[in-house]
Amino acid sequence: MSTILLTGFEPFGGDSRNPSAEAVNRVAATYDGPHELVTATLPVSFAGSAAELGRLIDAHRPDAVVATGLAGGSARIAVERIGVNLMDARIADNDGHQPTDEACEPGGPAARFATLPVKRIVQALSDAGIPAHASLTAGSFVCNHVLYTALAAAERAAAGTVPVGFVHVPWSTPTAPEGAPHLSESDIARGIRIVLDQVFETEQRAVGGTVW
Ligand code: PCA
Repeated sequence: MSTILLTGFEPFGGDSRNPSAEAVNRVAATYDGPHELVTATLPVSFAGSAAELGRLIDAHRPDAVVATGLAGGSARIAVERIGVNLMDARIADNDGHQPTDEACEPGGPAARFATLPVKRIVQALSDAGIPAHASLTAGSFVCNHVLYTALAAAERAAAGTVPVGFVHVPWSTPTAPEGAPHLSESDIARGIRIVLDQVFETEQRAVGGTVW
């Protein structure tokens, strides 16, 4: 049986809730296979999130990693395509750390591509009536840091390529600030469940003329 590691984030930026961790818990409560699901809530800390995710990957040796976080203000689920080697924080993380123009991994590649079947996932979400799109950037805060570092950690831990990616979710209806776009809690959880169901579906991707 394959193991999928699924994570959400704790609240940050003065908010009392984070719909990503809530949705992950909702998915875990009803997950009925076919894979083994390991879930966790990551700290919104540049150092802490990468360390915790690295520990989880080493401990569980997952066959796939799906990290999720909140993109407040977005109306759609965003399946991220690229993690960039950049920490440039608009606000401090929950440890009070606010890096400006620093590398996630000094000397590392400028960017790493998510290894999930991104377009296939977006199509499956759209087919299920859940607003979704493929996104080119997870920003330069903790979510991007997790995507960039998880791709390296999974590569180190596994013999072959492990599907690793990041999904940003909008506010859920009960957590959305006044006037902010939102999706229902059940649609966000349903969306994440759809991602899990697509994770091992391979997709031919082409970058710079190279198909792999
Ligand atoms: N969203 C933030 C960090 C934690 C979260 O849920 C981000 O997009 O970086």
